[in-house]
Amino acid sequence: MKRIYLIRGAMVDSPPLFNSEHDYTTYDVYSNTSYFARALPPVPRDCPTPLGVVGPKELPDANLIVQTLMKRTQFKPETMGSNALFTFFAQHFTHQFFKTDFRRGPGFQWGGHGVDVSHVYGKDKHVENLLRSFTDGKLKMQTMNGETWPMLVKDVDIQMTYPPNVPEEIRFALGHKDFGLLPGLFMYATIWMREHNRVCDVLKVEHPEWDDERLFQTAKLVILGETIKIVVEDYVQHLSNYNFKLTFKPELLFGEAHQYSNRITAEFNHMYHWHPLMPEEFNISGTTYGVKDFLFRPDIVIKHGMRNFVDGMVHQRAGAFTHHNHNQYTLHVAKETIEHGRTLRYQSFNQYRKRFSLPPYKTFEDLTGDEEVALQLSELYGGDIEAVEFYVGIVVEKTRPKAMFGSTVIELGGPFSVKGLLSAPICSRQYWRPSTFGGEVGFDIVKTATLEKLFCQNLGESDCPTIAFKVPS
Ligand code: MNH
Repeated sequence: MKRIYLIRGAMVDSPPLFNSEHDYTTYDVYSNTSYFARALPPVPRDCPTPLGVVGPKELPDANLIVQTLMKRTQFKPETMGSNALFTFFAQHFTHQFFKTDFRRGPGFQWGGHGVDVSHVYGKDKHVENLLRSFTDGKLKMQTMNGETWPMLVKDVDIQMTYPPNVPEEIRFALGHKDFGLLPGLFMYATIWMREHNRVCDVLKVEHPEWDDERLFQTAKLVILGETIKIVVEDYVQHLSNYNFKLTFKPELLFGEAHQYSNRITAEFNHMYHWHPLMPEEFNISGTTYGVKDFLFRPDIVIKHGMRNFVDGMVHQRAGAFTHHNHNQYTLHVAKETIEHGRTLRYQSFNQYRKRFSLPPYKTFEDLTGDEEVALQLSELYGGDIEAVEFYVGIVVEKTRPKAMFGSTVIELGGPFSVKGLLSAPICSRQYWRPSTFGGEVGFDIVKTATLEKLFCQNLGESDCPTIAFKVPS
C-alpha cells in the first residue's frame, strides 16, 4: 500500500508547475489558487494548430462529436454491477473540489483544491455559520415525517442555485449550492449532516465539559477522516476492482517524500465528467422516475423516506462509462467540456497518455476497441489519431478488462486521487493522532468508518437495507 501511495503520488507535480494562463512555469501558478493547476501546460498560442503541431487547423464541431459519439440511444449498464449509490457518491464527493468559476472562465475555480468537506459545511465560514445550530456542536436540522432533514432556504439564507420555478417548500439549504439538483445529492448531504450530529452526541458523552465550538470543530475533523476512509476503502476499492485490499493508513507516508498540499488540475476535473454513469430511470418503492422527474426534486427523498430512497439507489444499476451513453440532460455538459478543453488549449489525448507513462494510441481501433466507433471517430478527426482531443478520448476509450474505465482514466485518476486524499492535513504526523479527533473514541470512528455504517447508523430505527456500491446479486 505504501508503494501505491508513493508511486501514484509522485506522478503529480507538487507544488504545481502550470496553470491555464501561461505555457511555462510562473510564480503565479503557485500563489494564485483561483486557477486550476494543469498536468500539462497549454499549447502555445503561436503554434500552427490548436493541438500544437499535430491535428487539423480547425477541430471538428463539438456538437457533432457529442451527437455522433456520445448521445445515448439505448441504455448501457455498467458491467461491474455498479449502482446509483455509487454514481451519486462520485458526483457528491468530487463536487467538493471540482468547482469551476464559470463566470471567470474554465481555467478558474472557487474551491479549496482538495478534500475539505466543503460540500457538507459550505464554501466559507459564512455558510458554515448559517448551517450551524450553535448548540452541542450540531448542524441545524428539522424534523419532517419523523426524520431529520436539512433546513429550507427561507429559514437559513444560503445562496443556492434553484431555478425560479422551484417552490419554496423544497428549496433546501445545503453545503454545496448545486446539491438541490438531484435527490441523490440531497440524500448524501442529509446523511453526512446526520452523521455530523451523531458524532457530536458521541463526543459530548466523552467530553461533557466541551463547548459548542469545540464539539463542532472536532466533529468536522472526524467527518473529514471518515470521508477519506470511506473513499479509499469502499469507493476506490469498488471503482478500481483491484484484487488487492486498499487501505487508508496515513502513517505509511510519515517521513517519506510527500507534500501535505494539493492542487486540483483542470484535466482531473474534465476526466471526472462521468455523466454516462447516470441511469435513465430510478425505481423507488414501486415508483419509477426518469432523470427529468429527478431534477430539482430533493423532496422525493423525504416523500419515500431515507431508507426506501437509499434502497432504491442500491438496486438501481448505474450506466457504463463509454461512448453513446450520455443521457439527453447531460449531453450539453459533454459538449461544453470539449469546448472548454479548446479554450484552455489542451494538448492532445495522446500527449496526456505519455504524461502519465502510457503508450500513445496508433490506431482508432486500438483506442476504441470497436470498429464502428473507430470509423466515426476517424471521420471526425480526418483519420489522424494524434488529433483526438482529451475529453473525447476519455469517453470513447475501450475499458480495461474487468474494469469500469479505460486505461487513461485509471492512470490519470489514480495519481490525482491518491495525492488528493493523502495530502489532507489530518494525514500528517502532527494531526493523525487521537487528540485531533476528540480522543480514542473519535479516532476509532475515523479508523473504522464504512459506507454501510454511514448509512445504517443514520437511517433511524428501521432495519438497514443492504448497503453497497453494486446491485446485490
Ligand atoms: Mn455533472 C458539471 C449537470 C451528473 C460530474 N454537471 C455539471 C454541470 C451541469 C451538470 C449542468 C455544469 C457544467 C457546464 O455547464 O459545463 N451532472 C449534471 C446532471 C447530472 C450530472 C443534470 C445528472 C443527471 N455530473 C454528474 C455525475 C458526475 C458529474 C454523475 C460524476 C460522477 N458534473 C460533473 C463534474 C462537473 C459537472 C466533475 C464539473 C463541475 C465544476 O467544474 O464545477
